Amino acid sequence: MRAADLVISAAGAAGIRYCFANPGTTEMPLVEAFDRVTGVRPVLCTFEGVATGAADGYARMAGVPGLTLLHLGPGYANGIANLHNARRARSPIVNLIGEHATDHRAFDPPLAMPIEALAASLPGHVRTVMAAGDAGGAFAECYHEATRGLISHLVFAHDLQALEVEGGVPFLTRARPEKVPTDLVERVARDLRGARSPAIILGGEALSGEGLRLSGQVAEACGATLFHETFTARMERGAGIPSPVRLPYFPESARDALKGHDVVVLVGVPSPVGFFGYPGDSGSLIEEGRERRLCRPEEDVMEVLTHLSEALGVSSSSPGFSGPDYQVPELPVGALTTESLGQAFAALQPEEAIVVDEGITSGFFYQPLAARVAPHTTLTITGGAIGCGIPLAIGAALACPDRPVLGLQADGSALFTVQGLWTQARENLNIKTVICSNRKYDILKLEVARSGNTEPGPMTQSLTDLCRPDIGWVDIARGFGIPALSAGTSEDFSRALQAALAEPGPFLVEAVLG
Ligand SMILES: Cc1ncc(C[n+]2csc(CCOP(=O)(O)OP(=O)(O)O)c2C)c(N)n1
Ligand SMILES: [Mg+2]
Repeated sequence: MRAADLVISAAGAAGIRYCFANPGTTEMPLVEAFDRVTGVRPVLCTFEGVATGAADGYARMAGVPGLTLLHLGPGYANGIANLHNARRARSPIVNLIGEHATDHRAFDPPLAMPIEALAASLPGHVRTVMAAGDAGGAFAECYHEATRGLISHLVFAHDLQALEVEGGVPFLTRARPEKVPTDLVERVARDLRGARSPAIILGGEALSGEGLRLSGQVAEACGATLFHETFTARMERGAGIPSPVRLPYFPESARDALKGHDVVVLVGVPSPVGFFGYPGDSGSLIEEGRERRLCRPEEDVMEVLTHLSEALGVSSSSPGFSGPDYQVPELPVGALTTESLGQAFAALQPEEAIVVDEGITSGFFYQPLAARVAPHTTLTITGGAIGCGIPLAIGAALACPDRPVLGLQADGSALFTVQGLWTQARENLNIKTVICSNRKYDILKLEVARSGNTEPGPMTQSLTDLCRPDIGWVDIARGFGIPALSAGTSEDFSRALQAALAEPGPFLVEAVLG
């Protein structure tokens, strides 16, 4: 078979069902491979940031790597911001990147860029296919590296893709998480037991259903307060599920939340740092001498939690945290504000929903309410590169076709990858996008105020407003083939979201915030 066919067959053998793609001439044999082999279906994304964000959403929900097909350096470069978010989420991703034909590169053709140098800017793995016969092994290597939670890149020249190769699909192996020494777990268990007011910060796998159950038992056994990292790749939430406190976004608030705890244990998270540095303010959030790094995200979080619970004398019948009670908020009335929007969204979200929260400032009120509604999964913006929400929803909906996907989507962030709505329509995905239309970059206005600037000048205002003209969200959605409604009051919003949820396919609701 052709080398390109072998690579796509290998992806299928790895359990990867979709490839988020925007191809060009140098990827034509790979494009044709989707017709020649079965198992992997290409999904056209009309901007590479949509493809990479969708691959991230797919990886977070499917448990197999997200796969992209990108055109040379420029196509890959367009996708980097959402690959950065995927890296921070520790999502396994394999990027197939076409390269010019081997003997053509010397001419420095217009689209040539140093792909490997670009790819090296993301800590991950880069492998260039040097001979067609190496293609299968190169894919297996990229797949293995991706399963370590890395972004891997397979750079594959046009001419090599089309060559016939011998042999079948390569042997594929998944990486195993690194082990944590038992004596470290025991030492941390002793510290937790001896602490006056211990805290545990959870991330990664610790926020899965089983991770939270074990963490709840551990917390109950040693009296610890549970926190979770501010921006989670994936977290199970809802009534009955232990609900850790979200580590606040602003560093002074995070420091305040942690300062009463004499021992702070990290499970599946790196040491927390402020999102930004401010003059005279240290980036570190935990007071010196209090941090205990039990387990990094790439280590075996579930094994560590099991050991830790054993070391603390938890038995399988120990009660543990039962999580908050079921309490669905009342449907709000009156003006539509971020508060009433969060209330209505939490009240109406269906059971087993996947909520993609790129609400930025409009998500603040929703998050605590969602801890008490029906069980669901939340995905957030892990790397702070805005424009991940619409694409993440695409990947999540394809990974979990039986679950409704809801986007709590800030307007400014939505504009980065708005053409993803077209892919949602084309694939007829069960995604309801709520645009939090405050017509501004509200978080940046907040930052201006925090810096002490109480009277921002017209230039500062023009760089933080999204009005003049207002954006016509209903027209945009309809233009991409998605039905849409606009709502300006709480009652209108609830009605619009109910109408959206009654439809099987994609829908957009513009929440016009006062
Ligand atoms: C790729 C990228 N570009 C720019 C920024 C800087 N930035 C952070 S938040 C923001 C605006 C957010 O506005 P919106 O999405 O409307 O949310 P709101 O603040 O209004 O809630 C910008 C431009 C960023 N984080 N990432
Ligand atoms: Mg906004």
